[in-house]
Amino acid sequence: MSLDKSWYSEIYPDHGAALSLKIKRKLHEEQSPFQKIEIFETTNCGNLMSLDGCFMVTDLDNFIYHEMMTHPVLFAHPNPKRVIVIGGGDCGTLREVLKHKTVEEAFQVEIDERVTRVAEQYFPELVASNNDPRAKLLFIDGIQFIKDAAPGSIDVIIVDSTDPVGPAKGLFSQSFFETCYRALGKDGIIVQQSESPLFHLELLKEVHGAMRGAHFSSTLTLGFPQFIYPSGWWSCTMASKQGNLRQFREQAAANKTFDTRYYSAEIHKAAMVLPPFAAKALGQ
Ligand code: AG3
Repeated sequence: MSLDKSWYSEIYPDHGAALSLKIKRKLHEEQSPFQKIEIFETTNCGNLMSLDGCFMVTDLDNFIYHEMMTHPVLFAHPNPKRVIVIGGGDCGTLREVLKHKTVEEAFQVEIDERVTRVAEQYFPELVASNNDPRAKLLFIDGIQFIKDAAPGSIDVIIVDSTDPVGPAKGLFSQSFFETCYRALGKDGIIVQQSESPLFHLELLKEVHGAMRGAHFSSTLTLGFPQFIYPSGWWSCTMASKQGNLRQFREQAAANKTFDTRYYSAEIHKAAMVLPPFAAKALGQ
């Protein structure tokens, strides 16, 4: 069956595949200094944001990604107070971070201010916590921000980036992880969105290698479904300076006082289990 013009596709040329969503109308299009930002109203997934043709968020499924990028790492840290989100311009990750009462300060460091301004217009739920006095939005280069951070001054770094091409490439490199290591306190943990275990296993291996190369003592990948990303199966990879990443504040997670739709203490444990092919490749 071929698709008519009412469908919009993200094409994965390296994998001979594509994902198409049926569109009601295009709500917005602009070329920012960094990328092409498009917003569509879809028939079944609510609004969709795409950056340079790559699907970023829909109303339907963004909660899975945002919760998994945030709650496992924050419950793995003993007492996260100062949290930095690199990228994440749609503010969905920031919103999840602010659900944690331990957090005293949460910075979102996004290079492209236009992503946030467009999200304010078309994804009101994602920006709903931006007026929290603990939240600070900066529109500068995240790599430079981490380089300039005082040593040991950050508890958790969440890298909510686009794919490792163009400006985001540097966010997957050992030299970036080295600056993160320096900026993190002794219990510090970084989490990086790390693409698909099925499509990008080599990249995942490289991320583990680069994190270890930057002196992080343990690394751990968590898997979760993400319908609108390549292969529909996604991951995030954590690295800690000390301690076992498999241990987390399970009681606190089980008794959390805020709502989540995907994350739970049980999901946290389940997400640490990778299928044999991926576990073997990543030594996990
Ligand atoms: N972060 C983007 C993950 C990469 C998706 N890749 C793709 N569609 N080719 C999403 C930002 C959400 N805050």
